[in-house]
Amino acid sequence: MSATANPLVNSPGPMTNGQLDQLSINCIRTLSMDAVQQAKSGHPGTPMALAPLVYTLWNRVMRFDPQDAIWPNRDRFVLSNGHASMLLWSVLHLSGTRAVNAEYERLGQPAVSLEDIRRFRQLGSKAPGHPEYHWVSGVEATTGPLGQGVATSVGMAIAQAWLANRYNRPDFEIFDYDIYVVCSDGCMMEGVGSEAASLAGHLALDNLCWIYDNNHISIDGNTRITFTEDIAARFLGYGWNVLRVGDANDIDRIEHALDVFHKTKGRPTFIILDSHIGYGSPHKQDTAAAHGEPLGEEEVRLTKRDYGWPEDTKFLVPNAVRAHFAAGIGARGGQARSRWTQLFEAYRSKYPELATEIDLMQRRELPAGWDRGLPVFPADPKGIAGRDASGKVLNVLAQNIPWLLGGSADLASSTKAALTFDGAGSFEPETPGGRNLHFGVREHAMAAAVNGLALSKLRAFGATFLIFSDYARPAIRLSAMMELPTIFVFTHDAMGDGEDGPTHQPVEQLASFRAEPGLVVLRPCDANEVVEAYRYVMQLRHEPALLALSRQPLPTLDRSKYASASGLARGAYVLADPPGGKPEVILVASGSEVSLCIDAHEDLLAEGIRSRVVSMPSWDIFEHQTQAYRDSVLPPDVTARVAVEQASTFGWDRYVGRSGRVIGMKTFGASAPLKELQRKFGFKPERVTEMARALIGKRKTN
Ligand SMILES: Cc1ncc(C[n+]2csc(CCOP(=O)(O)OP(=O)(O)O)c2C)c(N)n1
Ligand SMILES: [Mg+2]
Repeated sequence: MSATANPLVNSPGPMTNGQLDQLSINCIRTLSMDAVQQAKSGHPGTPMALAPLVYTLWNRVMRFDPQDAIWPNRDRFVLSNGHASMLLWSVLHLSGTRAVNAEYERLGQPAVSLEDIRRFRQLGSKAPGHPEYHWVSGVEATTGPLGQGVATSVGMAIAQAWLANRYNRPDFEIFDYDIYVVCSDGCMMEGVGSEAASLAGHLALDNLCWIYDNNHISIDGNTRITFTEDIAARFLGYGWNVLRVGDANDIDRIEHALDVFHKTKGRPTFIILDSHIGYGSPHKQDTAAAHGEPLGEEEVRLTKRDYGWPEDTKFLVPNAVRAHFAAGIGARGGQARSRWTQLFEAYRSKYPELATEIDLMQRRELPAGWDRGLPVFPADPKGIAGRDASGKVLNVLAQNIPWLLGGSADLASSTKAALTFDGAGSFEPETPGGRNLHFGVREHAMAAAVNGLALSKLRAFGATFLIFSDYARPAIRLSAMMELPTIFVFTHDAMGDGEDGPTHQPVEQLASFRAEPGLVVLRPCDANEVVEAYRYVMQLRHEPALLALSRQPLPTLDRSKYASASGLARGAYVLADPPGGKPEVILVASGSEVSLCIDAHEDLLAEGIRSRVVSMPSWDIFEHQTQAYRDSVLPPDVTARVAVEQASTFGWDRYVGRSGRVIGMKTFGASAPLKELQRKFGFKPERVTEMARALIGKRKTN
């Protein structure tokens, strides 16, 4: 049958709605097949199978206005099986979704053009291999590492419930959106998916709907070799409402299940959708071969024939499909947004302060007076622990910034990340306005949920011990990739919890996080640097921050004698210098080792050795300073340098150079009181002074 004669594509008369539905679904399928074939890479099978689901969600159910992809009350769509990205590129294209830029300006051009789809997976295309937030408008979360999308969605659902609680008023349902997630076997097998599902069930998040693509196929073949549990029983156990749609092509049943989700109160919904990967492909349907490679030219042709699609066309989008999307999601979304906009204008006149908060939040700005009342800590040799200072600062900030919230993975009292002021409350099913989130012992889901909260424009923090960042790392990485201003409050940053031993003592974590593009790692040296760290972090709009804080008290430095802690904003600064400047040796350190270097410095000065102490709380920030500034802190001609940090020495050579020395960790720690560990691993002023002397070729004088 030739292209022009095809009844569905080029119908002589008006098509029925049923025909238009089918035409649209097949258009998603064929775009996906053609794009993967052209790119010679990608995943065709799942888009072919799930086209009816995604079509139904977008064109019949979701409240999303293609003209304004960042309308605050839009329903959220997360493709947790990110490898099926062609589903998203297809619906973003067919719905005519418009682009938005980083300054939140709505642009006229398409979020995903047909040309982008033709250039699927090529450099610069807005149809990359996996969904990328911040690269393609209309993508709500970066996905690809399986399980991340579902876990992130739990944060989104918490955020919706929180926003509704704070901002909705009688007759003003400002936030009543839902979160839809499509996920696959991989998302169900990954641990983070289970953590997140358990948390969502506990929190009774009835705004959350996961649709699980039950196709019995993953890369290594049929899931009978790996994944045979009773998943319905598992989700019932978590407290979810579990539904099943036995035929992924039955769009009425899909719509019905989504309707049941809307009516279900008090628990999230899990829809098991039985599907056939590679649906319609005569030789590849229901096989792993449909998962991750192009179908092949001939198979594409045969599959198109099966769909009644013109076999020889590529990237064909019938006008009727665009018109059908315009009449569906376009019209419904447009009306929903204009109703909301009117409602919001009325809300603005009645509740101007609340409306202003919403405006600020949407642009990731801070309210006036956000840093009011931040503490200044007086000099104190006994000092205060980094975690305690952090707790005090967080509590001040959270009172100034109503949408700052967060919690810890069952370590609130140890991380001091609890919000304790009157009215802070806990986020629980009956109290969705609470500002303290109890993530339980679920670090990975916590970090992903923090991402979800930040994607919903809340300012969110998650707290645990630095060592357990290892359990959260994949989500922290996505935070950086998504350019989200999340805050990770990680305490017990070194050997400070001595007796707990090497399982609890981070060694390589700082180095590895410093290697992560875009993540701002800060390890403040005293309470006033903690204040400055938060002052810096709060002003970030597109970068996540990781605070490494001490468990044990750190002396609060006398800032009338040493430089102001405000130097933190430049990443590293000269804290102490010999009289008249011009040092002959530089001691550089972060966190708890700064005061140790100060002690060494005082000893060296007493001996007539001209040492400088550089406090370097953040490599990341320092790297962004001008060369002139960096050279002023670390003058190139002063090559005698010692770096001290209770962590892996890895990477410090970039600051101490080939002739410098690093006092750090080359092994795991040990279980003993901190003082003994410091002695064992050489974190003592005498070792620093000894090295400094050796570097400049001087002997001890007394
Ligand atoms: C965390 C993680 N591990 C491994 C992969 C590589 N990978 C991509 S898809 C996939 C499994 C595919 O099976 P399933 O999730 O059932 O998706 P389907 O093929 O059914 O679409 C794997 C292992 C990944 N993307 N993320
Ligand atoms: Mg599968």
